[in-house]
Amino acid sequence: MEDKISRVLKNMKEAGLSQLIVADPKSIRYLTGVYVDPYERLFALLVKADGKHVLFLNNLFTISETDIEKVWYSDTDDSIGMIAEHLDDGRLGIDKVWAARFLIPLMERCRNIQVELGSDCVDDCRAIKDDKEIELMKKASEINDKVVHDAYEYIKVGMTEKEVAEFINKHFVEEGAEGPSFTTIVSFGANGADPHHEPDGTVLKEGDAIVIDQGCYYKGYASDMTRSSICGEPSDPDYAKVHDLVREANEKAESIIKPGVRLCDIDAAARDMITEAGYGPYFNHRLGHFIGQTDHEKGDVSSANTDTVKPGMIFSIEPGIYLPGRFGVRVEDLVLVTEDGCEILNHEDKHWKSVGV
Ligand SMILES: [Mn+2]
Repeated sequence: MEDKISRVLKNMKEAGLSQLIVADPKSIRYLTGVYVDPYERLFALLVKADGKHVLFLNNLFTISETDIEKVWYSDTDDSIGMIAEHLDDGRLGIDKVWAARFLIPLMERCRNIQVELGSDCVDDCRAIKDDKEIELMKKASEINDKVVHDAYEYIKVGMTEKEVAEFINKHFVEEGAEGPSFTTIVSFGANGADPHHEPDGTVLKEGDAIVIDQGCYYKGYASDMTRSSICGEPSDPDYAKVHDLVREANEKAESIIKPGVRLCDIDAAARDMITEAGYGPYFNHRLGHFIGQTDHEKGDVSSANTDTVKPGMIFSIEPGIYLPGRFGVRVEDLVLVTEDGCEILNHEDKHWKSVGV
């Protein structure tokens, strides 16, 4: 645990910050091992350069052991005032998720403090996984591979998207996961042209394209993968061509990942292929996102991100082509950056196959 706080302190030093309020419960768990869902109540970790870190909690929270100094407050206490007593004048880093109902009263009370966004100090640490985190994320992806494979065996003409999504969610738990890490996407036919379609009562017909985008939590860490296939033979004459293009764009991007490569160049590797084939306007999202304790974390694989890749990063590679009124194809893996390249965490076959008949 201490190692993670040391990394945060190093980032704070570089940012010129000597005090930082961390409020994201998953960041607090990452730094202290203590996890609480505070609902509307205040829950915050004050990280200080002098090592006098303080955890502020409501006295109804139940927590695990931690060495960090704690300040307990009750529902009728002035909890903001209790935090203010621990702050120094000058700059104060604030977590991007800290609610305005806490931040604004604190700012009104502490006129000699200048607040600024400070969550990068923690988020940049969270982006680089340690061995234990890598092990958990590999297991989460292993379960994800197994469940999508089983889902493609289960799926049959006449089933609804909802039925298939329920099968996936149930099987995550049967395979040892806590459950889905985001709303499972199952799209049939033209529904696949909406990248974030939510499963509904749409019934699977022969010739329909199928998009399944799913992920689960294993011991607090997420997986995320998309596979696209077809029910029987494709009813759309362009399906096979478009699927091959998306898969090749996915493989091309994955092939260039290694430490030192810029994230925008990985995005370009996939996007240029799709654009050259004339489908550029139909690939309307970034290539990927970072992932860890939540499905989407700080960091993305996009044309705007000139940061370079470092060992221990885990992010998605998910090109897609969405043809309104017709179908959609997305092929997504998680990749782990290694010392000299990358390891793809998903092993389920990416080629389109005929299922459900
Ligand atoms: Mn994703």
